[in-house]
Amino acid sequence: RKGGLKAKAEKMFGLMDGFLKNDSVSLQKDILDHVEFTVARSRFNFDDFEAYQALAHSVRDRLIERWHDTHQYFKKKDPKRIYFLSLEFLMGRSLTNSVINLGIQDQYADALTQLGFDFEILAEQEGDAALGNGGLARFAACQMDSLATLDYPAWGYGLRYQYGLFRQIIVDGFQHEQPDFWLNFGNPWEIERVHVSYPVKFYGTVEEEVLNGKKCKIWIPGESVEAVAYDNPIPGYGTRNAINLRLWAAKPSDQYDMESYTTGDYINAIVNRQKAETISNVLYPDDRSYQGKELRLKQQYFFVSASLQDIIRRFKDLHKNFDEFPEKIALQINDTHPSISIAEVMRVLVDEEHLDWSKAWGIACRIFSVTIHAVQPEGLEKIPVDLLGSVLPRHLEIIYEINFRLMEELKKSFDQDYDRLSRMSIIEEGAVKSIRMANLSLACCHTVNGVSRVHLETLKTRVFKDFYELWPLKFQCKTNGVTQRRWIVVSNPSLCSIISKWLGTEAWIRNVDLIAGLREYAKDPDLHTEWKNMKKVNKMRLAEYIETLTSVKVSLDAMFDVQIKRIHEYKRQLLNILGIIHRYDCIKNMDESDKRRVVPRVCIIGGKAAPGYEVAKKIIKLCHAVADKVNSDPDIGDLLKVVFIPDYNVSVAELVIPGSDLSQHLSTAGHEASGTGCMKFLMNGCLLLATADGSAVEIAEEIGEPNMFLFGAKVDEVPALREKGTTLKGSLQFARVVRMVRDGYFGFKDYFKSLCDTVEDGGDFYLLGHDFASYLEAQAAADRAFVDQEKWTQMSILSTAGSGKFSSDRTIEEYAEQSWGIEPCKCPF
Ligand code: TH1
Repeated sequence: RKGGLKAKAEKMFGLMDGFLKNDSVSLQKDILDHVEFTVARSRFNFDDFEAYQALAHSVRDRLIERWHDTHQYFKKKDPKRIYFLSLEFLMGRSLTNSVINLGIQDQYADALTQLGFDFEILAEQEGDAALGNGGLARFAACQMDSLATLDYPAWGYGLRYQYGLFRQIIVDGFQHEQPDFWLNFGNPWEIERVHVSYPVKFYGTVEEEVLNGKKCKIWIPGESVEAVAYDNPIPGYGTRNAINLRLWAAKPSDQYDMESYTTGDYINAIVNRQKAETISNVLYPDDRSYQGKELRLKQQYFFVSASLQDIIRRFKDLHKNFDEFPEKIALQINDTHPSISIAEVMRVLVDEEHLDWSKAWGIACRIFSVTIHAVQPEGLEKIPVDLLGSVLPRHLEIIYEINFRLMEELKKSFDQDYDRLSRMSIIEEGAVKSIRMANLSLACCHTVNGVSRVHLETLKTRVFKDFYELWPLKFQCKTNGVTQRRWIVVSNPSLCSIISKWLGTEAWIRNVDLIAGLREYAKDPDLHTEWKNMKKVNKMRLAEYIETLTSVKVSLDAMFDVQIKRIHEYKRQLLNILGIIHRYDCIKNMDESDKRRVVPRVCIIGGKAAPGYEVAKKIIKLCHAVADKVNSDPDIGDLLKVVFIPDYNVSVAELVIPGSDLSQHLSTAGHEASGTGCMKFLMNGCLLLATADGSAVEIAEEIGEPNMFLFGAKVDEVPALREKGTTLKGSLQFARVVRMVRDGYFGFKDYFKSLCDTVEDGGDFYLLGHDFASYLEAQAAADRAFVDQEKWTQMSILSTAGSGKFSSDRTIEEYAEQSWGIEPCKCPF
């Protein structure tokens, strides 16, 4: 019967004459059909949001078409695949990105005009998919775009949180968090796959069994939760390939609670079933701090177990022998969050597939590679042994076995060096005995990637020094990148046209190295005119946005100076605010003739603080307190405005970045693993004011140091400076501005006291006091450069021209070649 159906489908497909049509009339018809049958509104009466939904569904149809073809083709060719495991993906909006990557943006714009709608206005209706915290998650999203565009046979796997990253609202200058129930109005970009689901087990006990005369362990789990797949097609640009991001949602399982029904406790049985869903309910809103929470561990294992069942099923469809596993599969773990997958692969191979331990371990070591994003040893994930033993008893045993063998091997090299052995052990002894997830990853993965050169150096010389000495070849640098499709083509269309016009080709959108061709025209007056116009239009958009949100009117002649990223002490937003206070103080004390020489500034800050992070929340409040004072001071006028943009997210970034003149990246040297925001600003021709940290060091190499404003202590100087303890006396100016906050010049004297304490003598861990003078010098240099608009524009062009290296396409090529051993697999239609 099945064969008959297939034949029928083939005949039908022939009749349908291939693909969906993309001419304007067909698109209009499709959109209206979706208004009527998907959104279920009358085609004579629907609003902008409903129009967006219908439009999105018509785009989705086209995505699905390519995505089917791509998977059909992958299946036929059976190439080695890369599976990218990440607990976070920060996708943002999908509409504009999809139509651009599908190459049908003009047709859609035209179709909508005919229907009396504006594409851009409808695009604004879409909410962000914010299933991640910050850099790590957005980087995962950029990597998906590059994997699709470069035709790699790739899958992304993650969690479909019901609540994404919290919404930030500001009340009286204080941050409040509200839930982000992003699925409220449905999500047209996902496809629910009720038939693709797997049971994921937790708790229970481990028992011994004899099988074919051999003793083996079996796990008798105590709880089962169903993982249901939601597929999100990711279209490549300039290719028909569309890959899959498969996110898992937790649903109650039918397997274990039959008993409660038979005992008659029907209502409670239903309520208990519902509890299963909590696993995929909410994204943890902290980056870089681990609390050893049970739910977090369950989230990790839940998505890892479902993904591996899916991957192994796909493998077994075509292959019988696990010897072929490493030839067909590469698994990438994004930070240590999915590293429980190492123990899970061992469990499946040993307990379920009955492979020898050493054979299974050999396979695991050939398939896994990891990227570490953290910098500090304290930032590495640790799971209490008791917790792991209760939630995943068999995995704990497996990790002990891995560790036992690791220790045996280490003894061969390091013999009696017990300190070293205990540092390298996967098990950390101490008040709370814990599993070091990073050490587990290091023991198994064949490559350990750092995200910038400076970062890799830190990993090699500090964080994982012992492992580096043992396995130097495992350690590799894969400097992060961002996708020029989203960060230029989607978010800055005017810049996109200028680049294509001057290069005489759009090829840079797939091959960004070509962008260096702009260097040749860096002094061309015609390009300068176009460039300045582009910037002006983008600034206008940003100014309108600022006025709508904050009622602050800003002058377009001012320098738009921006710092947007998560709020963290090490990112030093406080340094920025103290710098603003200094500027304010200077202007206040100037006479009129001096004032005329001041370069007007709009200082824009945006970012979320983790809900439990008190210092970060105080920084947000201080920002507002300073803004209130400065913006209402008649002595200041347009010379200085301070703006906090609430609820910073991907779509806000798309608006803010193209409209910025200067961007700030102020992390204390050695603390930002890479930083990717700076790359987006660079692509958009915004000048960078930065410390020599993370990727900024490599940016300076690409564009030349004179084209950016570098300042502050260098990575190697930081430890000695800390040792020495800087003093406020080191900088009178610093002492003065801190004093102003302390004395209540901006109000909230008591509230800000503890914030001031963090940068006071001795306590200034992030060296704000030390770097302040050099920061002010860099700011003054930026002012001088801005006065000479020709020079500024030239620096701006050179920034964009030098941004080629920071495309995630380059990063992905490096991963493909050096870590994964995969080849492109391009769908031929
Ligand atoms: C960030 C790093 O801080 C940043 O420097 C880097 O550019 C980015 O990752 C991408 O590589 C990190 N984000 C997280 C998030 C969590 C835990 C650790 C890090 S490090 C949850």
